[in-house]
Amino acid sequence: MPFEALDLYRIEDELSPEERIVRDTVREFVEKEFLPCVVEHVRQDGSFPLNLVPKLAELGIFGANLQGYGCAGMNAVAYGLVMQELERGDSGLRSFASVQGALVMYPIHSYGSDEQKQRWLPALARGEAIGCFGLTEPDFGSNPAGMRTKAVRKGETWTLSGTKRWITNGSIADVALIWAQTEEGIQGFLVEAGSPGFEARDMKGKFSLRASITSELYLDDTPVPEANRLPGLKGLKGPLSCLTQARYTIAWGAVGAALACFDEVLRYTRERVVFERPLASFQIPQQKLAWMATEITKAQLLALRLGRLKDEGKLHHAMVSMAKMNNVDVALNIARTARDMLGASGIVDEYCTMRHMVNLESVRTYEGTHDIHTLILGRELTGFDAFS
Ligand code: TGC
Ligand code: FAD
Repeated sequence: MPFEALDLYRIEDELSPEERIVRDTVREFVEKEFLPCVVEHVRQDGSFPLNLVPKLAELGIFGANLQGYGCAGMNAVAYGLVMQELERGDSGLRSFASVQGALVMYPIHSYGSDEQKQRWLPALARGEAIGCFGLTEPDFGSNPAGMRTKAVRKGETWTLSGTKRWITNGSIADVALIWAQTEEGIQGFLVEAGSPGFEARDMKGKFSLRASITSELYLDDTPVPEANRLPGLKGLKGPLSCLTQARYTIAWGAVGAALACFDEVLRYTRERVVFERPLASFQIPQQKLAWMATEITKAQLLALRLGRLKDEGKLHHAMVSMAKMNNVDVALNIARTARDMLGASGIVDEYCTMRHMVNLESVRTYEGTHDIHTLILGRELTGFDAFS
């Protein structure tokens, strides 16, 4: 039976014909090409269907909201719907697109030199080059301001040293955007694969985001030309502004994961007979389904409003924190509840719910943990910084 997306509040009516076409095209791709192979990749920890990268590029998914350089130039809502559909497939699929578009192409597009844009953006949009974003370190996740990776300049060459951990697509990236401390504050450097002293090793043993490559990056006196430094930014604001873009994609993506779990569990409860009646005819499952539908609807409305504000240029990063925090929390709780309602069936990979559930544990942690977004909102509301 084809997937049916819950839409109790007729959000469909709020979308333009172009936005619907984009959503339906990506939905079909996920249905026909991604879902048939995802379980196989999940069973192999740290494996992503790289054969689908050209198709993702053909659909205009990489840097879809950026203008020029072969990017699709979609509005923010269409871009969000793309992310919703990708994460309906798997968080690893949305992560691949978020990192490539929001964390690598966006900073090059916004802060790069003309030469950097010409060199990397068309190739990244076509999926001929893959990028990664190296901010987190073993001792500095939530607090990247403390990072130890250093860049020291001598003439026209910088020397980078340090370790980055938990880096999506690290070992397959052609270019790594590495954030490092300099005498003038934190700056971003485009480090090319194969640079001397630069190595990536995959991290194994993940219960979550298994259909995604996660790596550790080592820089040991790696020389990087001045021409590879992003010239348009200095300070933590640079990487944080990229995170705002990526968190936006997660606010929408989480809705997709929740829709997938809801669709699966609704069908299951209608068909599963317990005590001689369909599970869906009992009050307790109905209460859970009603709660899920309400939370999904609220999350959809939050994402849609956020997208319209982004298109109007009225987005503030605290709004994105609220949507990332809420929508991931809701999606994770829906996945946990749906897993329970599936009974024993819920623990096998024939059903997608538990895969989404364990993925969402990572999504709750990366791009700013749930607690960090709570504190960002707390600071915005009160004016008091409770981080340290
Ligand atoms: P703080 O004083 O808050 O900010 C320094 C400057 O930056 C500005 N700013 C932002 N600008 C744009 N977007 C944002 N989200 C911003 N947040 C802050 C701020 O206005 C200030 O500007 P200015 O002009 O005054 O200098 O800096 P802080 O050190 O107090 O930051 C605190 C905190 C905790 C909010 C920040 O460090 C933080 O967000 N930590 C979380 C780290 C994080 O999210 N890491 C994610 C790594 S990448 C990843 O996980 C990829 S997963 C793969 C995938 O996406 O699928
Ligand atoms: P910590 O910062 O050590 O936090 C541990 C706990 O303490 C959390 O519950 C947190 O909420 C809480 N905490 C922290 N500070 C406070 C505080 N001030 N007050 C109260 N509670 C607090 N990073 C990248 O740079 N690039 C990537 O591509 C990338 N991909 C990732 C992919 C995956 C699958 C995962 C799991 C992570 C990825 N990350 C990436 C890293 C991710 O961004 C970090 O894991 C995240 O920022 C949290 O950092 P941490 O794991 O060090 O947790």
